[in-house]
Amino acid sequence: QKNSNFQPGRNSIVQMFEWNWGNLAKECETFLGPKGFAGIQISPPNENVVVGDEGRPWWERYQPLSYQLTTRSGDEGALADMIKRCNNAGVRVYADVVFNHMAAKGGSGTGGNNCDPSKKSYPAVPYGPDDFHPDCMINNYQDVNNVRNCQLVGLPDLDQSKQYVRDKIVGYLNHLVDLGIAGFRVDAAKHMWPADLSAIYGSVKNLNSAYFPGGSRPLFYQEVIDYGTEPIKKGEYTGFGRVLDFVHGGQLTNVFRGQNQLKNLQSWGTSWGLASGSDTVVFIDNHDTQRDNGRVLTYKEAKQYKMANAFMLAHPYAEIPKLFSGYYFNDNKQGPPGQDNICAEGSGWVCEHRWRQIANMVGFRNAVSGTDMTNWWTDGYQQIAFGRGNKGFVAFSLSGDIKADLQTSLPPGTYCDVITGDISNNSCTGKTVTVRGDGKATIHLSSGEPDGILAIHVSAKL
Ligand code: ARE
Ligand code: CA
Repeated sequence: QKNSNFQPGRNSIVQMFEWNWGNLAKECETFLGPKGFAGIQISPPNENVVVGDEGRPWWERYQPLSYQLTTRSGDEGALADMIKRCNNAGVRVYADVVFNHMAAKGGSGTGGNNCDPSKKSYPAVPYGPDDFHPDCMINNYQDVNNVRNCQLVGLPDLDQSKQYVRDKIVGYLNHLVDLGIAGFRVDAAKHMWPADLSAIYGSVKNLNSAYFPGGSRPLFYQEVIDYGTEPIKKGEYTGFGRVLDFVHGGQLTNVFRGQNQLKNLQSWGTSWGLASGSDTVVFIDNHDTQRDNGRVLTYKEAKQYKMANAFMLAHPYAEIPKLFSGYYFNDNKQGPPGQDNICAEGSGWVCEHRWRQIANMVGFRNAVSGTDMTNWWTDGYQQIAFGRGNKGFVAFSLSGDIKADLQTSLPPGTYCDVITGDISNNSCTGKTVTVRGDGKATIHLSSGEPDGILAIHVSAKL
């Protein structure tokens, strides 16, 4: 269940944090599809408890109250319509699913149902006391039983070894499969036993044949935070799905913040503590890490963030890169802004995915798909460049100007640098690069430029 289920020629997922279904449907049709994005990860689509006393924080969505499909992002009809329209635009939909636990807060939910966590009562599923592990708090990440059988931040912990609980979870996932979902981001997978997850994934039905070839299995990519310091390892979960690799964003953050030299990226891959690129989904930031006191690069350090994402997209190591798109915040618990005029100036939404440098690197990755890294070059410090076979070439500078004749494997011609511009009316609105008959090109990238990246590829040739 590691197959991405992407449409051919598309390669990147973007997490559309807190976007509502109506806006997402439009974004698939007008931007994500045309720009070559392969998929979107959506916020949890099932009913959650309303955390009114704390101003509807984003994290209320990680407190499930039932598996009915009504949230502030929209109801089941809107979700079904979005999934259909995104699939038709070439964009697959991956749902963030939360089934390690149920809501810790009591009261009413986004679908109008109620729960009483003190009695372990969730009548709209229904779950009752027998479906949960006995009460205990997670307070020791060195103890595997504590991590998997106790409550994550006080959230009542479901017992996935019980057939009844498994059936309810599989029923929820099957419902999403019926609507045309391509796979799942499994929240808090580390807090569940691998054998239980394997059984649950194996029971989920094949993908909807209206959109996918017969016999297609859903992708499962699991949140297993493993920085190498705890007994639970990502490798325990790669026999039956992919894992989100948290080391990846940390390492590239160090590099593009200047704490490790760019030249060292020549060996980028498993020797950096990363799992095999065929077992993972990689990313720079997500909704948790972007709130983790500067642990990783985010939109707040825009230049370095663009460089790290561009490197992730340009490099062949990982099969599935995931981008992030969310909203401006200062307060960590702040919920999403209003959804009218989303992405407009002043709307409160960052819309990282629409930044030219990021969206065009999604196109770069599609153009170079299937090629190896070639023609590696470095100044020995903070400048690097490399090709992707005869399809693309990219350069990065964190310090100093690149002004060099570099060898590429590209066909001769004039290329548009997709970082500084786009092709419009047969001309390039940004810099151009000429590849000569011998494959060499004069690359100019000044440290004074806003982005520190140059990227050319065969689909943006004049
Ligand atoms: C909220 C309140 C809490 C309150 C709780 C119950 O903030 O104060 O006790 O509700 O009422 C999100 C938020 C939480 C929020 C929760 C529920 O982040 O703040 O709690 O929703 O509303 C560990 C897990 C990992 C988890 C992170 C956050 O291993 O699975 O913690 N990440 C996922 C999601 C989160 C979500 C949840 C899980 C819960 O991505 O968005 O929580 O569904 C080390 C360890 C990691 C550990 C990390 C942080 O690095 O190795 O395993 O991650 O520390 O503790
Ligand atoms: Ca658990």
